[in-house]
Amino acid sequence: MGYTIAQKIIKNHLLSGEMTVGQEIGLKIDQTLTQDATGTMAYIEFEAIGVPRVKTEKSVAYIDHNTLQTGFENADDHRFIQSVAKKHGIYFSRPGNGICHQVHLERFGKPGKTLIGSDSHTPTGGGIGMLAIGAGGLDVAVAMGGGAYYITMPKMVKVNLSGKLQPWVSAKDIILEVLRIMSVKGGVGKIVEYGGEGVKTLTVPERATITNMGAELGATTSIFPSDEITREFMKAQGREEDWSELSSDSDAVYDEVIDIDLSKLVPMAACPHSPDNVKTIEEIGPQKIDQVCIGSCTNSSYLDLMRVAAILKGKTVADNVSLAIAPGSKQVYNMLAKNGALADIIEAGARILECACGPCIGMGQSPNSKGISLRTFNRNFEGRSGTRDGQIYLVSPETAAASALTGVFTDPRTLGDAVDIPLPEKFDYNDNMVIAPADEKDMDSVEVLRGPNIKPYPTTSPLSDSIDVPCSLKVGDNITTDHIMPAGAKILPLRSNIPAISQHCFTVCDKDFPARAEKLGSSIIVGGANYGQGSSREHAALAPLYLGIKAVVVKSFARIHRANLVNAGILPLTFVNEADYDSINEGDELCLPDIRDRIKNNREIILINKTNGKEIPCECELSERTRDIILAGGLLDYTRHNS
Ligand code: MIC
Ligand code: SF4
Repeated sequence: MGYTIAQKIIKNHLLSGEMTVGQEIGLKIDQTLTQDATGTMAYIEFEAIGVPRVKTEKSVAYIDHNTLQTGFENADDHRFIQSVAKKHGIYFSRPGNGICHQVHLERFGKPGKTLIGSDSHTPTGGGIGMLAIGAGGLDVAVAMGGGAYYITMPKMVKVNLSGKLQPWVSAKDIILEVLRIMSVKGGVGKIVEYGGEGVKTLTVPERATITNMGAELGATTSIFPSDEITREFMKAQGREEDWSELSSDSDAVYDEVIDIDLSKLVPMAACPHSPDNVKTIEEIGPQKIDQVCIGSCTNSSYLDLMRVAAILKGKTVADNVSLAIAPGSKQVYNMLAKNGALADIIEAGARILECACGPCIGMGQSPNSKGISLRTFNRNFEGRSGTRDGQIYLVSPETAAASALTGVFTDPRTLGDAVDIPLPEKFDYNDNMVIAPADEKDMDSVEVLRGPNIKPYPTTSPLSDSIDVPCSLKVGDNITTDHIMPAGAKILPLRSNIPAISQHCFTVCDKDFPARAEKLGSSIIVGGANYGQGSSREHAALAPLYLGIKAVVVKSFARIHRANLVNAGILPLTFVNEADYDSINEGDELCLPDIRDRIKNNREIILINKTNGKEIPCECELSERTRDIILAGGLLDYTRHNS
C-alpha cells in the first residue's frame, strides 16, 4: 500500500509510535516559528526547560502581532524576544519584515520538512509541501530544545481538484467551498491533502491561502504536493536548492475523498460569525458595506495585492467605505512600491498599514457599530475585530477590492476582463530584516532584556487525589479561544503577564467570570462541542490555570486547545453521553473522586454532581506520555523531570 504526502513526511520523521490512525506519534521537528503574541511565553518556557541552544535546523522568531505600541509593553516584549533569540540560536525577523507565515513561506520553508509554530496558521507552509502544524508555545519550546512533537496520527482526506477557476474566482473561494462542505469541526483529527489535475492550475501563494485557512476546518494540517510550480516559486525566491519533489503514491489510501470542480466555483463569503457560514456573493445581494480590510496571512501575497491594485487603479474608494490594506511582508510591500502598484492603491484612497497582522487580530481598524466589514482574513468570530456587534464577512481580495469601489457587496465577475498577474521570475528578496543569532561561543555575553510586564509562568501542582469543586462557568458549542482569551489592542500587551491577562478570561461570555473563579479558588468549566477552536494561544489554558481551573468537561475539544490544557496540567474531560451536558448548571458542586488513581490506572472516570446527585461518566483519552504530564501538573514540570 502506498503513502499519502503527509504519511511520507511523517514516516521520515517518526521518533515514536506507530502510524495507525488514533495512535499517539512523536515527530522530529526540523523547523520552528514563533510570533510575538505567543513568543514571549514560549521563550520564557524555553528558558525554564534550560537547554542552552536550539537543536532544530532552523528556528525563527517573528514580530508581527503586537506591533501597535501604545505603551511600553509590546516594545519590551519585542526586545526580550530579540535578545533571547540572539542568545539561544534563533533567527529574529524584525517588526516590519512581515507576517510570520508569509515570510516563512517566502524565505525559510522547505518541502518535505516538518515545521511547528506557536500559531494556528502555521499550516500555510503546506502550500510548498511542508508538514506544518500549529501548536502551543510550550510544545514549540520543547521542540526547539530537541524534543519530539506529539500528535494523534490523523486520518487522511483527499480534496480532489479538477478543472480551472473561472476569471475573478479566487483561491479563497476554494477554501470557502471546502469549509462549506466540511464545517469548522469537519477537519478534527484529519490531514487534508490536495490533489488532482486542478492542483497544476494553482500557484504557490494560492495554495498557501488554502492551507492557511485549512486551520479553520480544525484539521491537523493541510498540504499540497511539491511540484514544478513549487520549484518555480522557490527559484524566484532564490532558493531553488531548497526544493525537492514530493507527491502521494498512486496507490495511497485516503479515508475520505472530496471532489471539487474548480470551474463551477463562484465568488463567496463566510458570513458572521463563523468561517463555515458560507454564501455566494450573489446570494448575499448588493448590501451596503462600511469597511474593507485587505491583508492577513491568508491573502496578502504579491499576486493578491497586484490584483487589488489593478482593480483599484484610476478609481476611488466609495464614500461610505474605509479601505485598509496591510501587505503581508516587506518583500511584497517593496515590490509594490518599486513597480508603481502601491501608488495606484494610494491614489484610490486606501489606508496603508504596516506589514503585520493588524486588524486581523483586532490591533486597530475596528469597524463602526454594527459595521459591515469585508475582510480577506481567515476568522470572523464575534468580537474579534474589536467591535462587539461588527459584522465581519471573509472574502477574496478580488471581491474585497470590487466592493470597496462600489460600496456594496460586489461580485468581481462584474468587473469585465480578468487581470492576469504572472508569478514574477524573481521576487525582490532580501533578508536584511532577519538577524542571525550569536555564535554559540559568544552566547554567554548576550544579555536577555526583560521588561517589568514580563511575569513568570504560573505555578502548577501535580494532579490531586480527588477534585471537589464547583462549576464556575457553563458555555455552549463552538467556543473559540477568542472567547476564552480575547485579543485586541488592549489585551494583547498583557500576553507576557498571565496574572493581568487572566482578568480578561471569558469576559466576552461573562464579564464576572475572572472575579468569580478567583473567589472560588478552584473550579471546573463545562462546555459543548468543538470547545477551544481557533487560535493556538496557550493563554487560553494558562489564564484558566491561573484562575484555579482544575478540569474542563465538554462534548468535544479542538485539537490544539486540548493539547494546551494537557500542557498546563488541566484535565480535559469529555462526556461519555453528550446528553449529560444538560445535567450540570453553573454553581453546581462537582466532584471527581479518586481522580489521580483513576487517571494513573486508566480506570473509569465518574463526575458526581453533588447538587442533583447525578453520576456522570467521563472520558479522558491519554497516551502514556500525556497521562504522565497530567499527573506531573503539566508539560513544564514533566519535561524538567524527564530531561
Ligand atoms: C490568531 O489568528 O488568532 C492568532 C492571533 O494568530 C493566534 C495566535 C495568538 O493568539 O497569538 C493563532 O492563530 O494561533
Ligand atoms: Fe496574524 Fe491574523 Fe494570521 Fe493570526 S490569522 S497570524 S492574527 S494575520
